[in-house]
Amino acid sequence: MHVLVVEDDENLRSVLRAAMEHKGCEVAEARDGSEALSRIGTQEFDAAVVDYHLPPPDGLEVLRQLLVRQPRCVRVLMSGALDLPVVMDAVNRGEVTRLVAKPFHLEALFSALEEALSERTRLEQFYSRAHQDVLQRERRELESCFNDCLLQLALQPLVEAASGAIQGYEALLRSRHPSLNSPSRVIAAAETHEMLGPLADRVAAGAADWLRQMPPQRLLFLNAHPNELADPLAVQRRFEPLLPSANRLVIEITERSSVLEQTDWRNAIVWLVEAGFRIAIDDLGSGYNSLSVLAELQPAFMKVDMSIVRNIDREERKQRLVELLTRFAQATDSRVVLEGIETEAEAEAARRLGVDLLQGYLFGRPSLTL
Ligand code: G
Ligand code: MN
Repeated sequence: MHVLVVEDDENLRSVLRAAMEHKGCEVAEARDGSEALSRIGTQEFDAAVVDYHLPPPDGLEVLRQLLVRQPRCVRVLMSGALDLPVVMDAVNRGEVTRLVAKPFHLEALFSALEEALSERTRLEQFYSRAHQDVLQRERRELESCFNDCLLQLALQPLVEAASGAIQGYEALLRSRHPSLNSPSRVIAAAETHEMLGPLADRVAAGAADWLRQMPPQRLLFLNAHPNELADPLAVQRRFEPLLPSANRLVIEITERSSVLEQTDWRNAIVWLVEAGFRIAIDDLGSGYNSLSVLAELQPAFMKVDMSIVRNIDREERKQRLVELLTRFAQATDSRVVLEGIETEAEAEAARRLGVDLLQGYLFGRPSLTL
């Protein structure tokens, strides 16, 4: 056990060190507050025994910082005369775990330390069991989503800006599970339980079902989790059954997540594009590396994020930005999609700016029927 002793009285400090070492502890000493803070910055402690009156900063300040930097460390305050209201506040904020009044018998100090340490162990065990329970329940809920067929794909139309004709649909995950009841909850649970692969398989199977029912000339936009792309062989296996419809499928990859920076998605994309699938960059403008992703991904569709679409009819800068994108799209043979269109004014602005496709509640909510 690593113990920090902070005490300006040299005699008491060496008595404490000797007694602690006798009990098998490894002891670090500090003579004043600032030395204590530098020890805290460089070493982890299981417990700290800290004098109240110290050359500054005082013992309470040391314990306050210790709570922030090493919350697991047990914090014992030793003191003779003390400012009771101030110390009570610190106790109530959890900065002081135990108080030992000077002068004290060493045994009193040790029993305070032992009590505090065993209390910490009890708390940690309680927390860890509760956490395990939550994880297990979530796993069962996720399994129920799969086994009881509670996951569905809703379709939201994408229309041609000029004519309003439906060009395709975006497939959006929906869950009928009573508690894992939103796509983001399902995806978060799948991330935690390493089930993103099976989830993506389910989405691909749902897409195949919709493709059979949709009018043959319409496109289907499918969201892929950036993590899925890290395993090109799994992508290949998942999308091979969809190869006959490759020219109708657009795989949306969100720009929102930092995963694109961390994983190597290039091989998966190369395979998808060579197989005839098209790529859309989703939520464009919401992340922090839009331009580099745009340059590297060479998407066939650029789906501009709702935050840029909202009130575009009234905000000059957003119009200029979209205009720029439509020119970029022309130069790179890609299409611009504005998503989240809610008003006729937003749609009209989009048409004027030369956007190709529009999506949003104005044209249709995600629906479980065609
Ligand atoms: O990140 P992505 O673009 O895939 O997210 C699409 C989400 O946006 C879906 O959950 C869908 O329900 C929602 N959505 C679709 N159209 C609109 C809209 O017009 N307004 C708002 N606020 N949300 C929308
Ligand atoms: Mn999308």
